Amino acid sequence: LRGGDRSALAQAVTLIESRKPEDERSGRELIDAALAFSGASVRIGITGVPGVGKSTFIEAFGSMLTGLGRKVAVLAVDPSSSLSGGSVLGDKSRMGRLAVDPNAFIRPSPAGKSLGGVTRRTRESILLCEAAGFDTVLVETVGVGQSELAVHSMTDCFLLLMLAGAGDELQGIKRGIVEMADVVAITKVDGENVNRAKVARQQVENALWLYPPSPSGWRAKAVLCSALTGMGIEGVWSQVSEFLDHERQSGEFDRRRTSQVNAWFREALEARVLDRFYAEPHVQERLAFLEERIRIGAISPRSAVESLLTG
Ligand SMILES: Nc1nc2c(ncn2[C@@H]2O[C@H](COP(=O)(O)OP(=O)(O)OP(=O)(O)O)[C@@H](O)[C@H]2O)c(=O)[nH]1
Ligand SMILES: [Mg+2]
Repeated sequence: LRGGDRSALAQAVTLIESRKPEDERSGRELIDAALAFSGASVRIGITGVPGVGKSTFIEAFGSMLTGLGRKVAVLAVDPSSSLSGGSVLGDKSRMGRLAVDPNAFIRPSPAGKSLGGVTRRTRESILLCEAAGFDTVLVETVGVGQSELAVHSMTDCFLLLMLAGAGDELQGIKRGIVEMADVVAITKVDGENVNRAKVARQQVENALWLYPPSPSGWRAKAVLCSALTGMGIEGVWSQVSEFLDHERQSGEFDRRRTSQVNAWFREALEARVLDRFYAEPHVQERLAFLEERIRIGAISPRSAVESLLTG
């Protein structure tokens, strides 16, 4: 893994994604061993409504970055992929160039029943990619509305993709997501959309001004690009780099990482405590009984909780 061998990296990710009990310990030990060699990459979250062009953008952006000599890993958080069993990012067709690039590593979202499980595995995959020498990690959000917060909680820069031709409101993107954006890229600025792009940028920037600046005093700007023609793709990188420099200088970069790793710890702790609690035989027995009592109106949910916890 430390030699940067991509098949070793793929195997390592498979190990930490495994849900076999016998892999749990070695997966954990691997992460502990990788920890000392992790942290040196820039972690960029990429979000936007379905169909906005995330995968195509990552293909262009990632290829541009490997052209600059960087090593690029592409991961995804797709909490819905447990339904289909696979992941949308499986469409490596959208990333044909990157998929065969020796300086790139593409991994679809881990499948998982809960967003928490998917999030944990992606966070660990980031560490493994870094230990394997990848200096740029792109994490795509897939699915609608759930994964953005998770991806924001594991990246240094949150990049929101928007469309040039989609009219004047914020294209159905939730307020909270626009607020989280560190950089906004208006994509598909080609063909017919070129004329609309300047207006779109103005509208997006006006909307961004409604939000307070970030704790470090950064204000997200909108840049124009097209993954199809390559126009502006380097400009997006300049904007991301400018943001990261600003964050490093203000100390916010380290603060964000620290709060992320703390949040990870708390989430992992809470997940384990819950698992343990539900695994208790007396809890399993009493749960069905109490649910039935609640159903017939014999006991309130609040009293049922009290009854379960005290006895
Ligand atoms: N004209 C133009 N079309 C684009 C551009 N980028 C992507 N597209 C097209 O937009 C469609 C969606 O692109 P994807 O990259 O799959 O979008 P996505 O956001 O990853 O989609 P989901 O993963 O399904 O959410 C495809 O038909 C692309 O060919 C662009 O810069 N210009
Ligand atoms: Mg996609």
